[in-house]
Amino acid sequence: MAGEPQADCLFCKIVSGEVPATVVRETDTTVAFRDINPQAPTHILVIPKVHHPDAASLSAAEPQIAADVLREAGAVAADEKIDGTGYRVVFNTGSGAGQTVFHAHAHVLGGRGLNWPPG
Ligand code: DGP
Repeated sequence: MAGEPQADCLFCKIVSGEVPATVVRETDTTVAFRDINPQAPTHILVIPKVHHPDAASLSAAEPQIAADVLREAGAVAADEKIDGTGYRVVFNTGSGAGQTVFHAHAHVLGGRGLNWPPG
């Protein structure tokens, strides 16, 4: 069923605690943790606890939780003090855009200059 934990999903295992992560924030509906392969001095992933394969399917099925993810992305940026200089929130959607983990997640990147357009 949509939203249910998936046995083969890495981020569902982080939600359950089966796979360890450096968690920086948690709410009833979201978890935020440091990316294992940081691309910037601050690189944190914000995920919904429910399983949806990408941001589009999350926002279609559970728009309030998609809003929670966005709010938490902003809260992470404030906690990390990157909100003053600017930061980026990225949802890679589809393998052609670089998505490798098919559980919706926002990348929060900052702490260095960020070029536009991204690669
Ligand atoms: P994406 O390529 O957009 O699907 O982003 C997936 C991110 O997940 C990528 O930046 C690396 C990160 N990642 C992969 N495996 C792990 C893990 O086991 N722990 C943590 N903390 N991050 C991971």
